[in-house]
Amino acid sequence: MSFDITKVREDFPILKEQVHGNPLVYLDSAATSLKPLSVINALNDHYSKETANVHRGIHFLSAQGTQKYESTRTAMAKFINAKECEVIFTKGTTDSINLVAFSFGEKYIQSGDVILLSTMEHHSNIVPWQIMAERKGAKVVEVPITDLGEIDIEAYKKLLNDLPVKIVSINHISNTLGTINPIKELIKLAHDHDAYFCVDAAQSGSHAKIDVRDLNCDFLALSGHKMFGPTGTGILYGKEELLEAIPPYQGGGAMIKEVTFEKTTFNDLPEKFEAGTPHIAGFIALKNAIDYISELGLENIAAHEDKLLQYATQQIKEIDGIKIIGEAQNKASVLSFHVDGAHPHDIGMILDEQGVAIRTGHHCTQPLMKRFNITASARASFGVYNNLEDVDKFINALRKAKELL
Ligand code: 7TS
Repeated sequence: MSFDITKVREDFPILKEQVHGNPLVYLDSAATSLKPLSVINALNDHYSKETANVHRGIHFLSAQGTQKYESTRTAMAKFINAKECEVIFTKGTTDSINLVAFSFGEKYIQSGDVILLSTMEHHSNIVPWQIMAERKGAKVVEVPITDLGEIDIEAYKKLLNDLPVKIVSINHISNTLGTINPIKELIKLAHDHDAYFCVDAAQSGSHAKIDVRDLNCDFLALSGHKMFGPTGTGILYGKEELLEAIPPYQGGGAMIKEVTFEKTTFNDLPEKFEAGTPHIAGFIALKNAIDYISELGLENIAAHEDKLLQYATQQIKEIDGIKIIGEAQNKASVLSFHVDGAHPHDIGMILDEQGVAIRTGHHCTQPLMKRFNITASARASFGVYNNLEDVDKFINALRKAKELL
């Protein structure tokens, strides 16, 4: 279908809102995406007309809720090219990675093993592994990155060669640098060295095609709220045989077959990993988010966002005293920068007064900040609903902030 930005913007009611008397310019999509009306309506419909728990009632609303909830699993499986039993519903990428670190770690990580992570990981792809490593006497080792913000492939190969690596966990797209990592190549290299691979795809859902069969990853984590879905929804993909082999992450209702005080047997996949009442409305509405992405077309979304990134990068380079953090060849629509002599928080506040929402801080990537000798950066991240006018407003606000500081 042809891509009409004016029509796309109409799908997001929040864009009609004002912030400090100015129209909202939302440039924080890497933190969470805005939600289209279809997703908001699905949430509203569930609570106003269809409330029920899933997988446990034979009454009409429960059966209907279960059918809708499961149809999101079917859609998600198709979206990432997985089997339905390989799609586990979680709270988000953080929850998904914790599941892998603790369940996979419990079964497979042993004393002396190495867990490889890159310098550009989000804290949620570092800390769970550190906790597990500590418990098992394993070691977390860092894969370095280049000054442009790309994985140092030669160093990665050497680490795989030299160390007893059990699992590698690296992001597909960096939330701070925007780097799109050559994830398929990284996975192949890990497998060549008998290491497993977990992909942190938190930033990928609404920006890049994910095909888990083609990637051949062992695990992949996604956040629903960064792909137009509700907060509190996430996905863990795992290869069926691996999910079968690892122990449950949490115990409770829905994840069991039979409970006695002597012995409990666990449910089949995916329920084995879905203890308790999930975010039912959220997962039902996530189907609308997947449908929305499919209707727009991921290629159209990526092309539009790339146009915004190129334009913003060109504009920001014309301002003196600004350093872009992250200049990889292959980049998603994230623009991190540092302004000489100004703290990113002050920049963020002055932009906010003009209705421009950017993120400032370490972006939960402190090791990466250290790599670039900074403690914080300012970050504009673009979504499909942004237009060139948003970029102009951002650049004008930034020029004004520079004059004031
Ligand atoms: N991994 C990456 C690469 C991320 O960007 C994020 C969130 C996470 C993991 C955690 O995802 P969650 O859905 O469980 O929170 N990134 C950001 C960000 O850049 N600003 O706010 C959250």
